[in-house]
Amino acid sequence: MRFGKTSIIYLFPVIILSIISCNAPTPLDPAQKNLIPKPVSVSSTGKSFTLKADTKIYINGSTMLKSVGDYLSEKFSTATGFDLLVESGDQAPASGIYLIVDSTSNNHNPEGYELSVSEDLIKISSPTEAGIFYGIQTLRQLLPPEIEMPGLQNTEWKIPTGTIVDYPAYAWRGTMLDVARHFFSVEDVKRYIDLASYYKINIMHLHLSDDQGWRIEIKSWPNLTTHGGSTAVGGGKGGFFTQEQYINIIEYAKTRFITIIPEIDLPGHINAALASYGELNGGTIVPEEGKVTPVVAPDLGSKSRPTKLYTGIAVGWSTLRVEKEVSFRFTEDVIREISAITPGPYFHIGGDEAAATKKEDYITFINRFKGIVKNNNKIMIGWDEIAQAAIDSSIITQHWSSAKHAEMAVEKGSKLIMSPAKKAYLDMSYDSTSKLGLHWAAYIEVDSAYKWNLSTHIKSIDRFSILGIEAPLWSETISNMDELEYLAFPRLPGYAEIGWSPETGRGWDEYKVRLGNHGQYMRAMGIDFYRSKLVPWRD
Ligand code: TNX
Repeated sequence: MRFGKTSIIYLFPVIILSIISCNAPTPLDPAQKNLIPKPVSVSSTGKSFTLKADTKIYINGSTMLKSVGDYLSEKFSTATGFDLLVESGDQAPASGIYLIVDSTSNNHNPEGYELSVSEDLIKISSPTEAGIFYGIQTLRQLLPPEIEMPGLQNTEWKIPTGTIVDYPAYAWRGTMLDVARHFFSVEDVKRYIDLASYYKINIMHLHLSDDQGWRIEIKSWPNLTTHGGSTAVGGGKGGFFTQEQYINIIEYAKTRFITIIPEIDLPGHINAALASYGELNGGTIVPEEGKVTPVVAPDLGSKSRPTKLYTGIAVGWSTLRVEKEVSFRFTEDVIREISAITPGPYFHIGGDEAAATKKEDYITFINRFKGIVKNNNKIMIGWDEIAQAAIDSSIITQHWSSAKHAEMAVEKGSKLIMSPAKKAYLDMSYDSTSKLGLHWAAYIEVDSAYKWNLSTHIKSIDRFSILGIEAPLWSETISNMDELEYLAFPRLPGYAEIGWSPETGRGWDEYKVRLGNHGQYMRAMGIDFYRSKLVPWRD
């Protein structure tokens, strides 16, 4: 294309403007870097540190810190092309990046960290490796968004100088992924772990079984996966994790300071098991599409037949039978095998929507599960209905639906994980035009997801009974990573902030601008997020 003289005159301001905006200087104030979750305190000294090819990472701490240093080097290598060396050192170097586990660090929260940036040195200190890992996540957001791009970038890697002192408000900052309604592969789960850990989330709860699929290998009951894992909602091919793959996920999560919580949903949501072993079926009737039948036929005893596999999305119609001792043998085997390969301290027994289980049977089940989980040295977690049983302070209750059950749980001494469906369910559609998601609890736009506090959500329950937040992503309507990301983002960063940042000083009007600017980082990571009209996205 050729330009005449006049068009050059017209184009001149456009050219100048685009040169200016391409080279928009990195704000030299870390407080203007749109950090999510928002740190406790940020102060600026108005200069910058530049990451260069010869910048070294020095570590002062355990072998675990060495792997945190390697993680940092690797995270920065793709976009910068630098191969940042990781070396051990007892003394703070004069320049470079210095990671130090410092038990005398005056930050009394074990997950807290201090990140100080001068023109020559970046120092991250914390009483734990986890805290250093969180400091690194903050550092990633202090760099230009290009740092997250999947290929080499030609830019200056400037970081504003100043000091960030930061620690979480709540110890439990989680998300849940339902791999039962639709199966997600090891690689998918790892990507979700990576993305969640970027926002300092430390819990990944895996919903491993439901009516539509059994997703974890149980060696003493092999049909659970070979048959019970063979399909999914809509009739797809299903899938399952071998025990080895599950262990591999746990090990990966550990490098991101994420604890995996396994959930086997009992005594309802159990059709995949009833379809795999006839002796477990005590009269469950599989509903016709679109109909729910929480009616259970009489138990046929030794003549029991397996149910049909189920690919619909109705809930509350299947159950184990308390009269059948095999129900407990089965439960013991499953809990024993999974506990043996789960280093984390928790086991989630589900316990929700057992509409086909008689109330007294439900209570018997939960009370017996409590003993089984305890015998396997795990802490039992259950959805809020478990408050009806004999629970106590050794058991954790996950509030999703009933404030009355949450109150009962607290009265019995149980601590709460907050996952109220109307606010925290990642599978709720954003609005009535959303193609993905359900809306039985609410439509949850990005503002609604953000505008609430853990400590005031149920008026009668104060923060000392609350462990933190978990945002569940049920998978009835999603079957691949793009769809998963569309529902999880950008709500998940907001939930992470609700769990991490102080309540005072949080507000939607300020957050939406920060989120709008942060969108560049999500784009650089290739996240397929929902571009809510309520957020001023910066392109
Ligand atoms: C309720 S939340 C369920 C799940 C569904 C979800 C869909 C809970 C404990 N039970 O079985 O997948 O709604 O939003």
